[in-house]
Amino acid sequence: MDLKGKTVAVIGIGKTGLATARFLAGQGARIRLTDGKPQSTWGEALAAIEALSADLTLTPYGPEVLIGADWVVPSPGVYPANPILSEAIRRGIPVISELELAWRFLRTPLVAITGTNGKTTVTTLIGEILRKAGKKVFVGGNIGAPLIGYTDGPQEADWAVVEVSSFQLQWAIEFHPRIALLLNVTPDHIDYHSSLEAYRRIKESIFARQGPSDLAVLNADEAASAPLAARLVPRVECFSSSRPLESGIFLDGERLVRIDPSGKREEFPRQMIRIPGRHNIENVMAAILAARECGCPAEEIVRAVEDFSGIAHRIEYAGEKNGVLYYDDSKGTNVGAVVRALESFSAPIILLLGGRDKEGDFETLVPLIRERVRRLVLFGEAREKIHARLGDLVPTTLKATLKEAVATAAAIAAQGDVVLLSPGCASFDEFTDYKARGRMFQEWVRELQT
Ligand code: UMA
Repeated sequence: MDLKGKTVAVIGIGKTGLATARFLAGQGARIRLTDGKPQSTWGEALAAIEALSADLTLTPYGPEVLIGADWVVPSPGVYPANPILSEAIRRGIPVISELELAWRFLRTPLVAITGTNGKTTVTTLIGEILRKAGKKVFVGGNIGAPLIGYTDGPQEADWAVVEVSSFQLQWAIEFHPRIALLLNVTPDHIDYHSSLEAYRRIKESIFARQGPSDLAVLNADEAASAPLAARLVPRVECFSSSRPLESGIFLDGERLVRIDPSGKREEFPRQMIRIPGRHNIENVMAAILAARECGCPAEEIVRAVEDFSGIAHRIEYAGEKNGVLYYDDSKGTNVGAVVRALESFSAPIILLLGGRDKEGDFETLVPLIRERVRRLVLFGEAREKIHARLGDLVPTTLKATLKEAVATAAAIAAQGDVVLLSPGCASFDEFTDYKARGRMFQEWVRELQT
């Protein structure tokens, strides 16, 4: 792909759009850039764009951005049904994701991790293991640093480990990781992809162009994995936390047992895992399969897993007050993540659920709420909708804001309870993102303590 003198339309001036524009400038492409929000709110992004020495035109948010374009690169948050993209398709202008563009220029072997939940944990952990094993690693993608930023540099890593979202896979064409992991698929982003089937198809497309010498890692505990494995070209290795496997890796009491493709068996102690919950055992198993494929020795894997304390806002311990433990799972923005968080505790839970609805199927939570939740505190935009689904299971309180929800939970919690923020919704009704929501939650917990 030669971009010199070509025109590329970039939609969005967030992390992805800026990194893409920077890369395109370096390649000598002409850039047409637009964003749906008013230019007066672009702030530092505008300064960063103006600092680029590039043939760059800012256009209104509409088909003007497509004038003369050879390609269109939408940011991940741009919905597939966006009228600008529909118009590009109508005119026959190829639409590619930033991930696809990066892939075309990538010279480093790639590990790509997708799945509804756990992908940030697995991406981070694989990065940690590879580093412990003495390898140079780039860790990025949906986790924060776009891959295009890495391809823009000297590309000196031994491996690139990237978290890949369904939004980034949406416009991938040739993207083809050496090792690809699909951790799980539960309903999420249905508003974006229109149906669970479409969302699943996009997630599974991570394997679509892999060849026989590549590795696909699947979750053997998901019903969809066996038919998927039967269709795949790459070698498949699975993980299971519920049953022994003939090859791959599985939980066997206090051990994780891995059986490699030649039938050789190795064991890892379960107690090396510090992060709570069965889902994290699955995350560690998936990371082990990838790390072994990258050539990391078992001892380094054990050391890295022992040192791994998890990631921020993912069932993160936030503090204790009067014998009540507070946990921040602000990153739990879909119902599947709430399931995993609830499964991580045996103590009675006061669950804080709410925010901006993503058309999640809250009824999935009914059995776990009956079993583990003592009180529900619903907050934010989605509170009435969730109340209509879950309101009559346990005593339930509705509050407009998360701050009020935290105060309510603190007032009703008794010694031995867990107060869990696992919202099952996006944060955008009150906060800029899930991190801001989690930081505020932790601050309010600290205030309770003083
Ligand atoms: N914009 C438009 N039109 C639209 C949508 C957005 O103009 O239709 C503009 C916005 O006004 C804004 C910019 O695009 O100025 C934002 O683009 P973006 O929402 O794609 O966000 P980025 O800053 O580029 O961040 C993206 C990912 N965001 C999303 O997928 C929504 C980040 O993942 C990712 O870390 C980053 O690229 C680097 O790869 C965040 C996320 O929430 C964490 N991901 C979802 C998830 O994990 O569930 C998929």
